[in-house]
Amino acid sequence: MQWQFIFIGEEMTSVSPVTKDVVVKILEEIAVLLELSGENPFKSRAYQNAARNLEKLDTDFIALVKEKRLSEIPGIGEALNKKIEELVTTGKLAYYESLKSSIPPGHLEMLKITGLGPKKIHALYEQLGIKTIGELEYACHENHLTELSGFGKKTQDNILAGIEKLKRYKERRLYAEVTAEALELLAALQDNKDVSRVSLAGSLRRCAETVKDIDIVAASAAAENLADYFASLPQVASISGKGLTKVSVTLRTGINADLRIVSAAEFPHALLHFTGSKEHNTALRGRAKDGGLKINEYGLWRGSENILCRSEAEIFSHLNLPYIPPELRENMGEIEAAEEGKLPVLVDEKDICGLFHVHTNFSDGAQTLESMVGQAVKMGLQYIGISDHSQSAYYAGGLKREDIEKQHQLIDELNKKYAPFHIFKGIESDILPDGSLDYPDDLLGSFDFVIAAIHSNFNLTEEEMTGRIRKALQNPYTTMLAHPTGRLLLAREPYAVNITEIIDTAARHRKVLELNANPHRLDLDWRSCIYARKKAVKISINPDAHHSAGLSDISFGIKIARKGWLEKRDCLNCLSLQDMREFLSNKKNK
Ligand code: DGT
Ligand code: CA
Repeated sequence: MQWQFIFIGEEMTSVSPVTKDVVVKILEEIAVLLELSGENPFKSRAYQNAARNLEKLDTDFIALVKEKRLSEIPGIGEALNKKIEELVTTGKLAYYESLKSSIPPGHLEMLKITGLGPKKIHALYEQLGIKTIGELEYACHENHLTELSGFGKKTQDNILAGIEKLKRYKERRLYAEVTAEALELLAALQDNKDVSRVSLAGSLRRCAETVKDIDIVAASAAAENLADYFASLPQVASISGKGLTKVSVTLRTGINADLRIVSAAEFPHALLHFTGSKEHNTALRGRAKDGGLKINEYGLWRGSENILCRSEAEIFSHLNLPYIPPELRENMGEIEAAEEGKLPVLVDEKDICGLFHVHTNFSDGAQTLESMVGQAVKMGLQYIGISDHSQSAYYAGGLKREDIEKQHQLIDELNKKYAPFHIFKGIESDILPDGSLDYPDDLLGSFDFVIAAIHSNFNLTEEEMTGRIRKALQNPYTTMLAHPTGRLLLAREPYAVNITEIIDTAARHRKVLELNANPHRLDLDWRSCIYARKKAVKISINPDAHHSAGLSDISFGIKIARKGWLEKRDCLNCLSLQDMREFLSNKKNK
């Protein structure tokens, strides 16, 4: 389990308004802080119990506080009562603040290590004096944990693996988290009169699912002015380097950004170089060399002759290649494909005709079915596929038979109201531990489409998990498989699954695989999309939207689809409404 704190690690000035959820969260955090400080476990448990009871409360919490009736809640005695009152009336809690400041900051950070809880962190402090992650890593390497009571070789290995993962995650950000800010910087540079050309570069331009930093290349004849301008943009928090060719800054959001300043003549060469990837650059340089050319970030040469190029396309053409889109520049066969004239014509936003995997407030979606439909209509789409959770997903308000009947009736009515726009009836059916779907056949047969999904029992062996999903794909009612690896980017590793075998099975049974467009998932991974395309498996780019704004996550999915070499014909939801009706009814009648 990984601890998620809302306030720990942050300066808590005051919270306004203090809702029940905020109080619950702070009580939970106090319980953890008490464990970290090695207090009597009863004390910590008292806070946990109070938090749990408060969470279950279904009367008006704020009214209870105002009427001084908090002690009616089981587990909330006089002392806790006072603390909650203080928190609700002032937005702060002195006890919580002082407890927090008594804990070494490194201990709070250690809570982010998977598999390491507060009790163990305190034990490590008591017995080995460990205060920081660095010290903990060193102690693991020196084998110091194997001897401690309650630890052992296996725990030590797990902690080391957890530290590795944390380090890897810490260095990177989600594409979606960085892109808006990068575009702001880009716009500010475009507005500057000293800039003649400017572009994003690096992993962001290549549309990688996670990025380390923002790379920008700008052409300017007034490098000094431009460096000053960039370093003084309001988004910049600190400057780590500033010269005439490169400015490195950290933005207020904590993201680093590098601006390279080059001459107009160098611009395409610098852009190609700093877009990368490094592997693509190396392969390109090798190809240039074979053709008697030399290529680097400054230019292109035949012997001592400098060949003028005004764009990246011109550089590629001197290498006898067509333009290779940045998304593909990963040395995954794009140079060979370009050489053979077999580069894919990448799918584009305008090719998308409809969206599947949309939740409503029938299960855990935030909005009504009609408002999701309204948004899809506004987006100019031809259809939407509603798929709420199935009955086993009790935590997400999974649909019972009566709910499904009610939803289908509503869909029939809305289909009349919104024609020619069409709503397909679907479900996101849990794949049960034995690989079966979550409803009897008669009910499964009432849907236009079924998305099969793993939401539980993640810890199976690779063989078991692959077998479980294989069985779900063999089910005649399954249309597509949701988020095939279950990963959450920078938070949860994929479950153990042989994805090649899953793609092969999908190919054999003509099933569709989802490319989940939620920026935390982007799953199927783009590398696997390349393989799926080779096996002619159709991919559905799905928003997995839980509110109407979530429908626009589709744009992240399209970027990853492009990165995975997908063309319009590879993507299920590029089918027109008419073709989609045919596709789904053919599937159903089989
Ligand atoms: P990131 O930042 O880890 O998300 O990924 P990138 O690709 O943006 O990497 P970054 O920022 O270190 O470098 C930007 C580009 O600069 C990279 O994609 C290719 C180029 N580059 C950097 N270092 C090298 C290198 O050692 N050799 C070559 N050929 N190119 C490099
Ligand atoms: Ca970068």
